[in-house]
Amino acid sequence: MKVAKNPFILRLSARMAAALVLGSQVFASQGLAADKLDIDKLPVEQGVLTYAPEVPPAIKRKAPARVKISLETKEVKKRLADGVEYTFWTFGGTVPGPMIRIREGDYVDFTLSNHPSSKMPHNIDLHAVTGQGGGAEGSFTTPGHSSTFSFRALNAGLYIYHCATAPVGMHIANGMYGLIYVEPKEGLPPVDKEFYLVQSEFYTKGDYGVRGLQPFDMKKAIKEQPDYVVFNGSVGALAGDNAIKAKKGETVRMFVGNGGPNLVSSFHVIGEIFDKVYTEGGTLANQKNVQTTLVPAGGSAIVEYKVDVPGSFFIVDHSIFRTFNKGALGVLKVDGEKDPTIYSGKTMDSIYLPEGGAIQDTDVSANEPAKAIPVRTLEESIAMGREVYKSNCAACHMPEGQGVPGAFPPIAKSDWLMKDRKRAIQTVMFGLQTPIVVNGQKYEGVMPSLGLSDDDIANVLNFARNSLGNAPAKGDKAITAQEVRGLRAKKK
Ligand code: HEC
Ligand SMILES: [Cu+2]
Repeated sequence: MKVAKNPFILRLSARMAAALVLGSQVFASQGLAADKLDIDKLPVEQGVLTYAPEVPPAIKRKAPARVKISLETKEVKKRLADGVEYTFWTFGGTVPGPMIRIREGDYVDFTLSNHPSSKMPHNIDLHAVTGQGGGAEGSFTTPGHSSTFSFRALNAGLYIYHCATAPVGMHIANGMYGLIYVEPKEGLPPVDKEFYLVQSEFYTKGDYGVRGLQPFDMKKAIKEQPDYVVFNGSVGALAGDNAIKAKKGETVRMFVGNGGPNLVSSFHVIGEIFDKVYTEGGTLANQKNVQTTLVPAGGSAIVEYKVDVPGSFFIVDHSIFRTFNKGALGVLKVDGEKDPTIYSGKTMDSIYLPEGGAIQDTDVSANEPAKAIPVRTLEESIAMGREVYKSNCAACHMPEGQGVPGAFPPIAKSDWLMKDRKRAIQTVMFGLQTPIVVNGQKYEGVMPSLGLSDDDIANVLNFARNSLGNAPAKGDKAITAQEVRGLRAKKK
């Protein structure tokens, strides 16, 4: 932040300078640093904080204020994924911490209180602060104490805040980050919906999905090999019942942060294009029509787009294994009338017969009616089925069958799977795209037909029905390839 040398601006009062330079981003911030603020004359107000995915309301004030903000650090045990708990170190009891929204030029009195039950001292480094440690030095607080420091928001923009107490990496890895938006004096164009989301990683002793209370794993953190990559602090925090919602035709603004501690995010919304991106959280909407925007660790971005058609739009890190295997999946659900002039959906499904070529039918066993059907013991079938599951099903339903909330239903302890064997066979044989309810949760995805042989289908279902927490009822016999073939024939 440079101090303006322009004597013309120096001689003006704060408000006059602001008015004069309005619309010129360069001069707006220079003028700000140049004018001496009479702190005691500022109107005092309490800062509004919100929990993700909620965003504090836009600021209506046209002049700076003295804003009081209080945050509490707290160590809490909470859900990281289904069946997985973690002792998070937090701002405000949540990951991410609350979102703060102030106005460029505001003077902030910031109080950090460390709950008496904490085991660690904490502090806060707000990237919006110009000063030693971004406030870290002024806010170092032992359990059962409070610290106060003040700063002037010289620069507008979207900033990460995080704990910076040693070992810094560990405090961040345990969940200590959030966003502070310093709204430019001229404000932002109005939109219909604003959302707050922060991506981050967790490094646990047990691999992804291993149940129980998982301690932090320093070795994995140093190697930058997280087990979890998530939005808003846990797997599913933005999916299923927690999906964020908009209506067709609305404009959406996402304040996106990346707490890290290590990974850079390739932020993407599947089936949408960002009309505008404020790259790296700066104040210039410098990009239009962007598919994927990078969000650095300890950085941010603001993306805006209009939702033109209804659907479930997946919010992902396009380093895509993080999405389907580590939890980085959110959903924006858009309601409204379909518009086939923008997107038709699938209009036709027909058999494709390449000219002169062989028929490329994935319906393997249907083409080999003469092939003998193997007869297997249940043990043999389950063992083979485990391999079929690993290579054909685990990518969507997850290695332990736990599924992905809001996207892929669980195979583990699935009431849907166990209720009707015929239906289960048909699902694996032909795929499925009707809405279903599994263990009380609704799914409206598309399971493709995978072109498995009758033998593979019988095996994978015997595996699924006899493991992953499932057990067939007494008298519910093993599924045979013969039975599968019978159902296939019937459908024809
Ligand atoms: C590309 C992703 C994908 C793959 C691969 C996949 N499924 Fe599915 N599966 C789904 C989706 C999505 C649904 C829900 C479909 C719906 O809502 O109609 C589903 C539903 C199911 C269901 C019914 C619901 C439940 O959880 O009990 C079963 C059983 C099932 N799949 C088994 C399998 C098996 C076995 C395999 C491997 C041979 C497999 N799936 C491979 C995506 C997939
Ligand atoms: Cu800390």
